[in-house]
Amino acid sequence: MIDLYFAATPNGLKAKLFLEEADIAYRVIPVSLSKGEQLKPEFLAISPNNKIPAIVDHEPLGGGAPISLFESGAIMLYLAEKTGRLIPTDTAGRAEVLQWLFWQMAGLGPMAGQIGHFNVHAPEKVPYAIDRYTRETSRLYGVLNQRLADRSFIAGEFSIADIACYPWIVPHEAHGQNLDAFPHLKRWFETMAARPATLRAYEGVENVYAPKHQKLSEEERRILFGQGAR
Ligand SMILES: N[C@@H](CCC(=O)N[C@@H](CS)C(=O)NCC(=O)O)C(=O)O
Repeated sequence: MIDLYFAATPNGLKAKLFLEEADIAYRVIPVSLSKGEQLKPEFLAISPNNKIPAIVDHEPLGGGAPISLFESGAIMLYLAEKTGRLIPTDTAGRAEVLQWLFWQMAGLGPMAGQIGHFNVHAPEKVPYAIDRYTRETSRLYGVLNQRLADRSFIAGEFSIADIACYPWIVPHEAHGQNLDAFPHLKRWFETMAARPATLRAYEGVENVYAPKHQKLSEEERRILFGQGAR
């Protein structure tokens, strides 16, 4: 059994989507980010970066003490290796998947996260930031679109590279992007959206960029966006 420390954000949904795709038994432990539950000592013991997702694997391969992990990429890689699912075993195939996984972790996620923040949550319009992050996110969408021009999935067979990217394309409107401008990406996105595991992972999940989430209280704003060093 896996404990999944979860909030319905793109990074949280990556881990949930993997667990659904790999058909692994898991229990969701909700973490309310706006209430600051990610800052509680018991959560920090699992995720010292105070961010979801995090997991605890109570049945690691070979036995032994439970293993806890944070960072969505590390979580997916750990579970893919444990189960032998959603990552190739040959050197070339594995390297291809890993480069796109790292591309998502280091590029698409952080940049799209910034434009989501400045478009939806920033208390004032900051034109320089909006222009900078819209352009960079558009560039990254373009890279993915080009990559998908002659293949069904991002890296060979369906893999953790696809699972990592999908939740970061779901909020494309909040990112200021129109998928009609990226036809190959749009085709892939629609294929991903229709997968049974995607439907299960997203069941009941609210769009974190929906208007009601823009109305954060001062206290919620301080918790989410006002953190400094602890
Ligand atoms: N690189 C991390 C990013 C995780 C992350 O940014 N999590 C956000 C939600 S998407 C979070 O927990 N924020 C709470 C906070 O910063 O206090 C990953 O991929 O797991």
